[in-house]
Amino acid sequence: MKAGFVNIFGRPNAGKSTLLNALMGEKLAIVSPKVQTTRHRIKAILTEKEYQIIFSDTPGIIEPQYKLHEKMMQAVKSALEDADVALLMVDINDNREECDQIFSALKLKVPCILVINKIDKASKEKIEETVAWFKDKPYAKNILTISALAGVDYEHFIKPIADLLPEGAPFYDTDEISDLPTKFFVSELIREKIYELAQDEIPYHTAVLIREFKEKQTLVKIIADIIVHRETQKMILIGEKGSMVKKIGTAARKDIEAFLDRKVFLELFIKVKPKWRDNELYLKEYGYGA
Ligand code: GDP
Ligand code: K
Ligand code: MG
Repeated sequence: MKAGFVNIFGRPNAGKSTLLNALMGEKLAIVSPKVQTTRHRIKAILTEKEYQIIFSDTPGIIEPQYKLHEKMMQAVKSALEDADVALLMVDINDNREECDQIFSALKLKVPCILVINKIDKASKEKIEETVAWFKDKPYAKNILTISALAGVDYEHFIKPIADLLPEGAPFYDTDEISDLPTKFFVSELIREKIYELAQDEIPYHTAVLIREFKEKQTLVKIIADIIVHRETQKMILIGEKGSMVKKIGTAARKDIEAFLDRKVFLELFIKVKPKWRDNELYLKEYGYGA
């Protein structure tokens, strides 16, 4: 069988997390129209008879501005090191020159596939022209055009990737879908709702910590802290008479119930930890790197 690691790289909002979810048919990676939603490397394991592909979603490639950013770029770096195949993803309507600069700078030595995404938002001419523009780049020997949002299929997407992988034994049990614990996905689903519902800078100042995760007979009881920088942010996230945190909780609970396939009781607390994004101890506590 073919087995190996396929890591997805690209600028923020190229659609990397959307692709991972489309491949898995399950929401493993949170998605939002805001940049820098993904902070971790998230592995998703796709096992079939003929192949086991371990896809990694990574944070978008950016210049670090604070310690959390540095941790995010370390996640990118680790994914560069163990890839058997790299998927270099561009949004068809993004700036090509900037994508080209980033991909060239990665200096990848493994087989690469340029993945041109969001073709549902481009004309046939634009698609052809984009393919032609990238064709001679050294990292674009293989080019696939997709709409991650519409979904990808075996013949056009997975097979060309699997063909580039080495023969070998599977790395993970066939029933595993990720190397990350359930608690991680639960905290991410809460974080996604904050990206969806809170304005401006607040999502970027937020971390989520699962304090309690108890499986009871009929439901799962989850208590989580939402961490922010400032008292004013806390007030906004609580909202008038608690309306905001209630909205976040209701939306998150629905997704968590779908993910766990269980009834969920979810309780959220908002806490202030000044400058947590630049504090090694807090970063570690909230799950951002060693
Ligand atoms: P990431 O930052 O690269 O992980 O990008 P996301 O997966 O979070 O997606 C960023 C935004 O692009 C989200 O609003 C997605 O819904 C949207 N998006 C992703 N793929 C597609 C696509 O194929 N077509 C369209 N129209 N939108 C997409
Ligand atoms: K995003
Ligand atoms: Mg992402």
